[in-house]
Amino acid sequence: MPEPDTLIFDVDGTLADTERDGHRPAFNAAFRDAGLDWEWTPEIYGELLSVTGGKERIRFFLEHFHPGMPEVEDVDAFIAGLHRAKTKHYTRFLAEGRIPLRTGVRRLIGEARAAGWRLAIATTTTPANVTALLEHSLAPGSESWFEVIGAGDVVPAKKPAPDIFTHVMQSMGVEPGECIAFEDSAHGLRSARDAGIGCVLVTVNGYTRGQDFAGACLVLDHLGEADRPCEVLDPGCLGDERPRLVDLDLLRRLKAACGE
Ligand code: XBP
Ligand code: MG
Repeated sequence: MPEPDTLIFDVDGTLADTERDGHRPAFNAAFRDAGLDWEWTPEIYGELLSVTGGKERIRFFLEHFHPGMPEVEDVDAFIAGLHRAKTKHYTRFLAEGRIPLRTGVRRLIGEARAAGWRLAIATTTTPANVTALLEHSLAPGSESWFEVIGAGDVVPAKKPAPDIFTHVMQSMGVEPGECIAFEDSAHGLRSARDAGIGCVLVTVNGYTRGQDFAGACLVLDHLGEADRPCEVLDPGCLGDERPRLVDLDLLRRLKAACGE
């Protein structure tokens, strides 16, 4: 069994818990800037997260929640303008240090780097958001730790379509069997699996806990630390083992167990 030497990370909900207290207030700030009385509460946002992509999410809100909106000639341009404003707010929040990494993320990335494993990112979010999260929440210059950062509109179809994971693997010249994907949502799991990646580790969050993660190799509440053990929500390929944290040895066992 070849060593699983490529780790492909999702961003939102996986590297950091960004949605409720990051993206959501950024959208609301952009709506206020535009003089709109739209307010995405945590509950409404939870529904809207069924749509990946911020621009697509605004359009879905317009079409399904029918909020009042100003007379505009070009709806696409209107949405794009709102989204640009939202991204400015969101990246400012990141620069202010408002969005920390999730438990175990910094440690695992450090261990993988030290062992010479290859790192990549496959995300629906806007590239500027990835740059800001890595720079301000992981480490200055850490964007260079990732060989490929596949993000946002670089592919025609967003998750759950497999495009972004396929794009990243093709750009790296790696096969799905060499990779382990890290995701937080059913959309993300589907995207990775449909791209041929058999080994997908899911860490749930407040918005995705309870989604259908059939096909995941392992489902946890987070990646764990020695002083903050993770909880196994679905052992998947691990059988009776109950790890306290995810490290490279566990990833090796997971890859061997899932036989992918
Ligand atoms: C999550 C998404 C993104 C973010 C918002 O991406 O669906 O759309 O919610 O970011 P992932 P944008 O879980 O794949 O990282 O507004 O830039 O789309
Ligand atoms: Mg995600």
